[in-house]
Amino acid sequence: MITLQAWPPDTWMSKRSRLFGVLAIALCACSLAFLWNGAGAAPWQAAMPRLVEQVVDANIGIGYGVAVADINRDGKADIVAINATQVAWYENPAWKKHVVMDGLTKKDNVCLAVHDIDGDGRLDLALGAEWMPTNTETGGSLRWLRQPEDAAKRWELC
Ligand SMILES: [Ca+2]
Ligand SMILES: [Ca+2]
Repeated sequence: MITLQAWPPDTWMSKRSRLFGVLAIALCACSLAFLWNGAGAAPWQAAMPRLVEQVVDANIGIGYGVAVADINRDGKADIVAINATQVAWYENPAWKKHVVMDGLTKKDNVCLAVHDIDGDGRLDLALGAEWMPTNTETGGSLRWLRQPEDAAKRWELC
């Protein structure tokens, strides 16, 4: 004769396991409720900056690289971005676009870094270009752009 048993068998041990499971879930729920502080935000969220999406340039094309730096030395962080042919910076807070280089490098501009390369106190840009994803043996260029006295004017490609 074959008898079928429920699984897991309804023994003292399985009742104890279920009790531990229920207690573990209740403990987790109480912990979350405690951490959530009842104000709708967890304590760790209060320390996090609140970010709001803002479109700076909807027509940049493919933006290969971006950096944040105070280009015009007014104490406000500006945005520097490159696409295939241009280098531009966006002046904080209105994000006015200043194209400082256009078409002087072979396609594509692909990476940048901001630094005062010549030590004159004005930030310059190191620019990687001639990006060819199918050729990793030759090609590619690394140039730098010298920031002029007026950061909104064209920068010298060195
Ligand atoms: Ca600035
Ligand atoms: Ca400089």
